[in-house]
Amino acid sequence: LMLGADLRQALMRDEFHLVFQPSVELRSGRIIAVEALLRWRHPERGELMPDDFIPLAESLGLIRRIDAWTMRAVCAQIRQWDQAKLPPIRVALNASAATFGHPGFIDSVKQALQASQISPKRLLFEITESAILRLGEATEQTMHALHALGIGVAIDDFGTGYSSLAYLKLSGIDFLKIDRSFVKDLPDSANDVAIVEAMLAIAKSLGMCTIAEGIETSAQHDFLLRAGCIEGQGYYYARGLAAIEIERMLSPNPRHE
Ligand code: G
Ligand code: G
Ligand code: MN
Ligand code: NA
Repeated sequence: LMLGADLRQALMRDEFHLVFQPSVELRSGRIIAVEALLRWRHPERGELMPDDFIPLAESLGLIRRIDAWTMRAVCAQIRQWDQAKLPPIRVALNASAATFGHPGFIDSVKQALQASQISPKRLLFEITESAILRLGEATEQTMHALHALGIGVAIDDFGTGYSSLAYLKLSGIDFLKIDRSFVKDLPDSANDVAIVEAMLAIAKSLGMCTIAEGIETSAQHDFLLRAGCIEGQGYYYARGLAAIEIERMLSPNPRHE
């Protein structure tokens, strides 16, 4: 497989980079976090999205090394933003099941924190429902350990997996990210209105923060704000942006060029 062979070289050749999608506090409209999203600049095929290569990386056993690269890059970016005196926003990152469930994962997180000297409170790990179900018991231990380190944990794409409400009882889940498939037809779809309101009610009663994904319209924003959702991401606010663009948006004294 051509792409697989290239993927094995991609880390060595330094072909990965991150974009950062803002997460907005709905009440204030302020950017209070970003999600780091991986991109692969392929020498011939150009910019590739995670869907084009993450499943391949998982099946080739490369994802742990790639996720480790992402974690180090995120920590280094936070350190640089701190040195530039930007507001201390949270940075979310995605981890695959193989990464999250590996026995060496927590040690590698500790090492990344140590090397970068950033506060663990700045990090949020996103894990999908299907990964949680696949991992079983190891999940609770890992979430516990992250929580003990002061790092946040989010359930990504909430509502799309083979959903079991049972894992909501797991300790250490701080955020629910409502999948964009439920946001897409708000506020017109009565079914999606009911489902999203129910998700928000569960999250609230369990003390979890909520982030709606894929917000593209002001009507979706208005509905989610009124329904009590805390944060939102989506093209209505911003797509994934280069670090320098985030820096410009957050800079306390923007310099004109
Ligand atoms: O940016 P885009 O919408 O194409 O990202 C799609 C998905 O790819 C994300 O929701 C996430 O699940 C996955 N993804 C993005 N970056 C990473 C990463 O660094 N590691 C892993 N394992 N998955 C990622
Ligand atoms: O972690 P997750 O797989 O949810 O990553 C979010 C992905 O969703 C990113 O790859 C990003 O490109 C995509 N995305 C972000 N905002 C929007 C949006 O408003 N609409 C749509 N259709 N996709 C979005
Ligand atoms: Mn995500
Ligand atoms: Na998601």
